[in-house]
Amino acid sequence: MSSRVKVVVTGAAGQIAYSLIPRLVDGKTFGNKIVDLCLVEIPQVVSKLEGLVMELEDSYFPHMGEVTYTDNFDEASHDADWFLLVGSIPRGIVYEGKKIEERSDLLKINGGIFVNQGKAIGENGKDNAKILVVGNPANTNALIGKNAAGKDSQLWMAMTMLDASRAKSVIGKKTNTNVSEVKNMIIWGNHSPTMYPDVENAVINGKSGTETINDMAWVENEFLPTVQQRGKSVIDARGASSATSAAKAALDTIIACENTTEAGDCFSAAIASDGSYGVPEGLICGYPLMTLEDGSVEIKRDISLSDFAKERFQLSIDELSSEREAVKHLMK
Ligand code: NAX
Repeated sequence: MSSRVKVVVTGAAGQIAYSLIPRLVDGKTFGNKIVDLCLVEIPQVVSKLEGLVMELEDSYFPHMGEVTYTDNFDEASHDADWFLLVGSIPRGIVYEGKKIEERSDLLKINGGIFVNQGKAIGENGKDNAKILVVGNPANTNALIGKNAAGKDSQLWMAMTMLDASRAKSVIGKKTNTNVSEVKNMIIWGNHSPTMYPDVENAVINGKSGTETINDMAWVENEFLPTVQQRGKSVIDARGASSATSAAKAALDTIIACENTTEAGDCFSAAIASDGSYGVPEGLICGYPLMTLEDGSVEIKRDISLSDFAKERFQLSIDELSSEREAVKHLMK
């Protein structure tokens, strides 16, 4: 066992984290590395993490290094390689006497959290740290955090891998194909119901999605609404939001960043736009990404979008722009 990696996880007492944290140290996500964990929660629940640490110790994880927990994010952030920012205030809870229903209220409350976390990551995280924001509204939380961090060598991402995995599953069922044979699955835009999962550019059993599916009515009337509304369908059926699938998607994002992307494939996450595909610079937007041999993560730039796709993608870009406008007071 060679090197070590330090991973900070916020929202560590939440439901996604319960499924995520053990799999960070199971020897698969980070291969042979020893994984040091620093678990972060708000003061009201931080003591619960003692129980989770006990369970981790009892689980026989040879790749697990030091495990600590705290309610002090600043302290946790020192020299971390990865930050999994899962913690956030969910929709529907009563916060300071008010029920949080609107996306704009969520933006306000969570935005404040991400200013402080971003600053700490910029000051104390490794220069090449990778940050995956899971807590919603993920893209705009990442925008705020990245802006507060002010360190371009660090890679800020918002998670859209779950949307990509959902899309692969729907395509797999439609075409009777194993999900592993659905590649180049791109989620353009925001992690919200405006996202655009791109069937046309998917590669299904080595063939183009356009050719294999050849049914735009299905794409428009079944595929898009199913993927875009899947989070809500899970909540309706389970009485709680997606947890184990969200955890798996976070792990898959880490694996995608830690390993070179196969030729012809890409992975989905939202990163800061450099103007690619006409997205205003700086917006944290869902793109097709590739990890290169030197470990850097780049936008895949040779994808062509149909007029239908461009129109749908633009709706999501517009939403991201209006979210940026709503939090501009939180930006330097
Ligand atoms: P839970 O409510 O079970 O857990 C969230 C935890 O975060 C709580 O324990 C809370 O105390 C903690 N927390 C809140 N503020 C914090 C802070 N400032 N520092 C540290 N911890 C803090 O939610 P869970 O189901 O785990 O979901 C977490 C987030 O993921 C939510 O915002 C949810 O909307 C989001 N999701 C994002 C997905 C994505 O694909 N990007 C999909 C799944 C999920 O809906």
